Amino acid sequence: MSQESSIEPVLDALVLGAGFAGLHALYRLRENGLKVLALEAAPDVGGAWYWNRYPGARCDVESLVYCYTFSPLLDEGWQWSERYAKRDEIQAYLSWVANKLDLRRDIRFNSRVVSAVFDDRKNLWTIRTEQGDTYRARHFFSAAGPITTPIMPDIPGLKDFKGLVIHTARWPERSPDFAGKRVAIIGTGSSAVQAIPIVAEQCKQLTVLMRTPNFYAPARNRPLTAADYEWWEKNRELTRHRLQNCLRWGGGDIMLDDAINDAMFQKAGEFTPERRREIYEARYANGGGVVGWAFCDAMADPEVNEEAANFLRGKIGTIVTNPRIAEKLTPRGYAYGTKRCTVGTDFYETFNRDNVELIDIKSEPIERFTPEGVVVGGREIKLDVLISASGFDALTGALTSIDLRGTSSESLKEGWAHGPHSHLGISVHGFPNLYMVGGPGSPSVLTNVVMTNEMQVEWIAALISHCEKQGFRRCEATREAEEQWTRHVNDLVKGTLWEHANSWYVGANVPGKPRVILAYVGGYLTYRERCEQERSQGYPGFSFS
Ligand code: N01
Repeated sequence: MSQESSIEPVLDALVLGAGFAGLHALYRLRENGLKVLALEAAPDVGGAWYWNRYPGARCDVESLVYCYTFSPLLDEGWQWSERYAKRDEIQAYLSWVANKLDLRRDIRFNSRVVSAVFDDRKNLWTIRTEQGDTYRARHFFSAAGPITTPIMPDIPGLKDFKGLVIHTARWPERSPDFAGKRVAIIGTGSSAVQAIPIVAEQCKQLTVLMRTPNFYAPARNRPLTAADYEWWEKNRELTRHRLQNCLRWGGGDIMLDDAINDAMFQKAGEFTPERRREIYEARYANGGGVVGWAFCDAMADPEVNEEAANFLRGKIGTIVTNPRIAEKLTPRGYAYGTKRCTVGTDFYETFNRDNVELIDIKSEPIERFTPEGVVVGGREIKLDVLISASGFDALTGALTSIDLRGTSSESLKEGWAHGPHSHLGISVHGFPNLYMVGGPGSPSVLTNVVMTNEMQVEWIAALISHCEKQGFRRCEATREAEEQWTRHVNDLVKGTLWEHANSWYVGANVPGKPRVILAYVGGYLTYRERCEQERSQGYPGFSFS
C-alpha cells in the first residue's frame, strides 16, 4: 500500500494514533489476524510524547510502571535510566517498541484524520486525512489520546505580539535559545511546573502568569541503579498485580514501604493524627503525585482531604523564602486532587530566584498583549517569548475535532454538545464499530493511563474477535446501556469534591464546553471488574448484527 494512493483497499481495522495505546492496538489486532493500519498525525510514533517536547518534559508516573506489560518481549532489552523518565527517553522507548514489534510498516505517518463517516449499508468506515488520503475499514479503533488537543488562551492583542509564541504541546524540534531573553509563561499546571525551573535557569527574566495555584509535590527524581533493578526483578510481578488490584488511582509510588502503601486501603480515621502525619511525611519524602491520596477516603471525606491539602500547603513556606510569594502559590478554594496535583523538581525553589516574577492574574488580570509584551495590572512587561502552558481540550477534543458521523445525521461533536455519552467509555450508540481507548466515561487520566489503556486495548480486541468469530458485521452499545453507564458516571460524582473545582476534569478550562465529569471516578479496579463482567456475560450492553 502506498501513501500516495487516494483510496486504500478495505481494511479489517484502522487504528487512530500511534502513541502508547495505538501501538498496542496495532500489534494486538494484527496478531489476531486482522488486516490493520494505524494513522498518525505526527511524523513518528509517540502520540502525546511526540508533541510534548518542552524543556523539562518528563513523566510524573514512575518509569518502571509507565511502560507496557502486554508482551514479555518488552520486558527484556529496555532499562529506564531514571525514576521518572524524560520525554526523550519515553519517545525512544516507544520507537524501540515499534521496531521490536515491527509495527512501522503498518503505520502511515503525517496522516491527520479529518473525517470518518460510517456507511450504514456496507457497514464500513470511510476515513479521510488532511493530506487527502482515504481509507476504508470495518472497525475504527480510536487511540487518539485523552490530552492531545492543545488550547490557546483567548487574550486580546495576542495576535499582534511580535515575539515568539509557543504552546508546550507544540514545542519546536529545535528548542529556542532563551539566553538573554525575556520570557513569560501562562499557566501553572503539570507542564508549566516542569518547564518553569529549566526556562528560569536559561533566560534573562521569567514572568509566571498564574491563574490558579496548584497542589504540588516534589518528584524526588534520581537515576535508577543496579540495586533498583535487582529489586524490580524480584518485585515486578507483585507490583503489577498490586496496581491491577488498586482500588482507585493505580499511580506510582511503587517503592514505598509496604505499611505506608497499604494505608491507602484504609480510612484516615483508622490512624492516629500522629501516624497520619508520619504517613504524609513518608509519602512526601518518597516523592510523586499521590502524597495526598494516602487513605482511601481522601476524595470522599472533606476533612480527610483538607488534612492532606494542609499538609502540602504547609510545605510551601518551608521552601519559598518570601512569605508574600509563598501565600500567592498556596492553593485554596478547591479540594486536593480535584485539579491534578503537579509534580516536579525545584518548582517552588525557582520562585526564590531574582530573575523570576510571579503574577497572580486573578488579582492583576492580563489586560492585553501588545506588539512588545503584555499589560498586566496597568503596567507593560516587555517580552521576547510567550510560552503557553494552557492545557488541552481533554478527553473529548481529539474526537470532536474530527467530522465523525455514524448512523444518525448528528456528528459526534453535535451528539456530545451537552456532554459525552458512551457505554464504558468505549462505545457510542449510533457509531457502530467505533471503539475508544482513554475516552470520556473511562477512568483514563485518573489512573496510570498506560495501564488502563492496556486493559482497554485487550478488551476491545477481544470484542472485535467476538464479532469476527460470530460473523457479526456490526457492533455498538445499546441506547439503554449507554444511558445507564453515562448516568452512573455522572451520578458517581454528584455531591463529591470533584464537582466544585474548575478543572479540565470537568471541562471548565475550555470556554463553552459543558461542565460534565469527563473521566470515570469509580477507580481502576471497579472499572476493570465491570468490563470483565460485560465480557463474561456475553456483552449484554452491545447489539450485534
Ligand atoms: O495543562 P493544565 P498542562 N488564562 O490544563 C492555565 C498531563 N501532563 O499542560 O488552573 C490564564 O493542567 C490554567 O489555569 P487554571 C497531566 O494529566 C502530564 O499543564 O485553569 N491561564 C493552568 O494553570 C496534566 O494535568 C505530564 O486556572 C490559563 C494551565 O494554564 C495535563 O497533561 C506532564 C488560561 C493549564 O494547565 C495537562 O497539563 C505534563 C487562560 N486563558 C502534563 N487557560 C506527565 O508527566 C489555561 N490557563 C505525565
